[in-house]
Amino acid sequence: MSASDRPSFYVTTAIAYPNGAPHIGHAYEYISTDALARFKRLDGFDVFFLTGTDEHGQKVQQAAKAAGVPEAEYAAGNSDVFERMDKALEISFDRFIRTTDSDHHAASVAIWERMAASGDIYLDTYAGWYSVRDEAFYTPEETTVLEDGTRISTDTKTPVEWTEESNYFFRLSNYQDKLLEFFERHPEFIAPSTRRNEIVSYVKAGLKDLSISRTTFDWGVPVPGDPAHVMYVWVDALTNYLTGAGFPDTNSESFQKFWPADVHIIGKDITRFHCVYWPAFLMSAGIELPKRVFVHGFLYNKGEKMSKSVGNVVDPMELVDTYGLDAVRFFLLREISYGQDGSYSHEAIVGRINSDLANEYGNLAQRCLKMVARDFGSAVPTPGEFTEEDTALLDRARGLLEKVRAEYDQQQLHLGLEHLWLTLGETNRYFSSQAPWTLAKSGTPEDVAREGTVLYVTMEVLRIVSILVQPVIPGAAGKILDLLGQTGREFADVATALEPGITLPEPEVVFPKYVEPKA
Ligand code: ME8
Repeated sequence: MSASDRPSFYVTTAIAYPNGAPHIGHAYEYISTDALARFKRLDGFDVFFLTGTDEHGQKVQQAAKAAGVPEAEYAAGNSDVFERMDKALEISFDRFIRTTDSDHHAASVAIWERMAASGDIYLDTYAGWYSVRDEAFYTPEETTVLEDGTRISTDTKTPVEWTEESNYFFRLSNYQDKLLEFFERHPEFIAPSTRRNEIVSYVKAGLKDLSISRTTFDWGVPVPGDPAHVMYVWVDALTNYLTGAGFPDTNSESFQKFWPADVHIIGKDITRFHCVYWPAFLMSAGIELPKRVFVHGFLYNKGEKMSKSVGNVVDPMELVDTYGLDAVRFFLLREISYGQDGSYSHEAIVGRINSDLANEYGNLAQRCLKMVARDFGSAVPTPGEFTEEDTALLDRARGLLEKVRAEYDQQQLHLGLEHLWLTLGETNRYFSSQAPWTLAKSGTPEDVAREGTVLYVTMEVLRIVSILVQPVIPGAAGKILDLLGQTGREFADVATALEPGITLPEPEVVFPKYVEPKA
């Protein structure tokens, strides 16, 4: 099927501020979104996967100043670090967008002009408590004065400064009813439902107009017709999702194909921007709304918030060096319920490597393939008649695609893996109870034939599980499929049973156990 015949799927991550090095929370967002993108590609979709960096705004400008480097150079340098990390994590993005890209500039101007044409933008003076870290204004009631006299945002605990300026405002207050109506009609728009409930209550409490330009600094997209102002960084940042699809050329093939986005993947601290501001901007601009925003949780180091001062910020690349890429990808997606907060620790990662990957998956493949090599001249044995146990296990494996797909459709990545590992658990029990090594030892023609059937059934399950686990551990699953002599690796190939007689390569260990280095 050519790309144009396949159904489309457009998925995005948040675009990170390049004001520091990427951390494990960023890596988690990219890896999980990558699994969704890979799943859809293998399932026959024409996927567009967008990620990148959010280069404008005061936060990046201040970091550049502190580093003594011009903003553009600073942002570009740090964006490169993010892009390199994405590649090292095998993130299969189709575009790495930077908000300094020229097509993005054009898209930001275009959405502004559309919102202005709708009568939703006006100029007013504004005074309020501004948090640079949050890039947001707070009312006096939303702030607290600490004992030492500093004032902070009560909610986010970041310092705020009194700021007065003439700003452009967006008539967000006009969108309260429209948003509530939209949430009502599209209960699937915000997931998980706890996030949806939070947003619905927030909007019900009333919306104030939103300041959407700044004059106190200049690192941003100039407001069309009034270049003394730059756009509020979130106007420009959210618009990246449109730029990626080809906006402002709404007649382009890519826009027609990929907009509206199927799902925006974001972390829980930026839900309001994506579920309130973004849909309101789009309604105002007369552009269709994305189909869904899925909010993942935060990652903590042994349950503690990562912070530079505590010194527990983990460099994702260090984890990859220590445990291997597939182990890190697998751990993050298996251990943490997607949508909830999670924690990582050395012990937890090693536990997953040794039990789930080395024992239940790798060791099963290794034991089975070694017997095929030794007893069947490295050719896939021809199965005899299937027993009830054989059929039950084969049916279970053949039903996996549908089950896993249903979980991925709801972004329940951990449950997708759970189905696969329950089946591997069942297969390990089957393998032990059938004891093919005893059949081999007996050596009678019937027992050897039965051994061949048991090995065939086990390999068939391994083939299906390996095809379906590729989105999470593309490297290792690919290796096991190599060892099983398989070239058909798309989900459509699940239905074509393992062919007896094909010759297999020399078996090798794909998942070694993690052994603690000697002190
Ligand atoms: O928010 N665990 O950028 P950002 C999991 N530029 N996810 C985490 C995390 C953690 N500990 N810390 C951060 C921005 N994240 C904006 C986005 S989108 C139009 C603009 C997530 O670099 C966070 O929730 O602060 C967000 O989804 C992403 O990392 C980038 O965060």
